[in-house]
Amino acid sequence: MDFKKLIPMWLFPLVLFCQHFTPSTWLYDQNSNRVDDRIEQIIEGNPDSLISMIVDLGHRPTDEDSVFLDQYGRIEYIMQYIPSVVVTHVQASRAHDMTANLEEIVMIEWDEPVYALLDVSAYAIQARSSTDYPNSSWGDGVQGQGINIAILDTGVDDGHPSLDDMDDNADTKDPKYVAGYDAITNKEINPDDDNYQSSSGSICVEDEVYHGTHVAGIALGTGGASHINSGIAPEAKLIDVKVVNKCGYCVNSSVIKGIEWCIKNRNTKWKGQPSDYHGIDIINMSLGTRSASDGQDAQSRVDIHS
Ligand SMILES: [Ca+2]
Ligand SMILES: [Ca+2]
Ligand SMILES: [Ca+2]
Ligand SMILES: [Ca+2]
Repeated sequence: MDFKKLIPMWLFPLVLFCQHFTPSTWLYDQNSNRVDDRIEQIIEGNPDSLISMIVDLGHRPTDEDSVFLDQYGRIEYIMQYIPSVVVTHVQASRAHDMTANLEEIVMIEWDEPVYALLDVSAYAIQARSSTDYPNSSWGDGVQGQGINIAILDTGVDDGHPSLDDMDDNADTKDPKYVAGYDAITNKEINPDDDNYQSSSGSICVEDEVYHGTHVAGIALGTGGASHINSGIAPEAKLIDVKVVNKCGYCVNSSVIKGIEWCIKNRNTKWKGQPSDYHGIDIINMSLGTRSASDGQDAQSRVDIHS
């Protein structure tokens, strides 16, 4: 599959500052009409398509904005750190009507499908020493001690032998799992890596992928008792954030929800955890879209917040 963009996945320092959209130069609005050109392509193909949009405003969304947007679709989510609103079930052809009738709309972005990827993550990371890379992080004594990694993915099976405990000794109670959030249901729970049932009642029919468990294993798995399949940071602990369904699919706004939950909890004192395992240190997203980014879309701007 020829993915043009992979969202690189490591290490977003937890620094907050404001980031505004500058639409005049945006990659996906070459005709500068405040409607994502990809939405305009959808309109050309099927103007009646019901799509999800990210509506970027010039100010924090007001009640009046919500009343306006509610005429066009379902308001799914009002972002907390950038002035953008997710509106789903919008007839694609109405995008231009929205910009014509609300000057405060800076841009209407396509809430683009996001896919789970796993084949490009582990090779370039010099965790263990090798012939090519003799100087490894493990050699320097760095194995993720005191680090909490948020895995934004399909959920993680934290009962897996590589992910269930820190010392791979069943006699000691030292789970890797610290906390979790399900962006699909908006619940602070320990998500499962299992079949996803959509709001419409349909169940994912594709092969089970267990992508989140796989990715968590690469990032922080102990490798189980043998340690043969150890991850990169076996001393790190798990923040399990489900943003992608079992088919390895979601939309940008689901990922944004997960990132915003992580920002909110960046300094949280997790119950029962020692102080060095408080908060969230790293967000991992082994995800990508089919198109490129110039860093001005909603997800890129939330990434900058995190
Ligand atoms: Ca356009
Ligand atoms: Ca889990
Ligand atoms: Ca274990
Ligand atoms: Ca143990």
